[in-house]
Amino acid sequence: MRIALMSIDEARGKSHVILAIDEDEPGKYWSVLDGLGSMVKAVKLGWMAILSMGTSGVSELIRKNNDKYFIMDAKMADVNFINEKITRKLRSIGFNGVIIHGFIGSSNAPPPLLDIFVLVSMSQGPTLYDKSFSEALSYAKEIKRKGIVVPGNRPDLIRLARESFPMDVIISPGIGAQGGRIGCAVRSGADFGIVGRSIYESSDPVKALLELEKEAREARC
Ligand code: O7M
Repeated sequence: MRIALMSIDEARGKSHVILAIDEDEPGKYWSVLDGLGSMVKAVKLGWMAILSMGTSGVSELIRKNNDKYFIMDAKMADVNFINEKITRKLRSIGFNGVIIHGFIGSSNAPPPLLDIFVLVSMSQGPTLYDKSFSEALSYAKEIKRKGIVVPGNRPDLIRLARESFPMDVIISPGIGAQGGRIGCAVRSGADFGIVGRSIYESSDPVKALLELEKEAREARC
């Protein structure tokens, strides 16, 4: 098992951006991370990374970027014994955290072999989560977790989530390309914005990241 040099709590003190990379081309993962270097503290990879690079490629990427915290966006939603097996495998690949769907409930959630982040609403919809946000929060509350995923383009939901989850790490996608503003997400209670295309498709990813970090520190809506 990989010993992470960066925990999410340490990253929380240093940065407000979790970099998401969802690309076809394996070289793009390497070049984006090489270009941003130690400015990036936490990275979210998902199925595109696994499908493009394979588990060994992802494992190597994580190993070579050992100063960063890596979350696998599995959006896990199977039954408990399968979720546990998947979580063990993700841990052996080198991930530090995993994202699961909240609707599966605590009986299906994997044991906390990695930091668990529970998704309680989505940045694009409508989805079933929108029918009862408060119920989605109560499902998440029953799960042993490190944090929750709340849309960064819905500051109203972030505020409600922060009231119910004062100690959780709140991570928020939907920033930039999907309309959310990181300053407003942080002002509303998010710890991190999850940001993909606005950084990795930018002509100047370093500048894009620095501007996002500045806006997050100013924390204005
Ligand atoms: O910044 P983008 O729009 O290029 O990418 C957003 C990332 O956030 C991308 O990796 C999505 O899979 C993810 N995401 C959403 O866009 N919306 C959601 O509701 C949830 C996620 C997510 O990260 O779920 C864990």
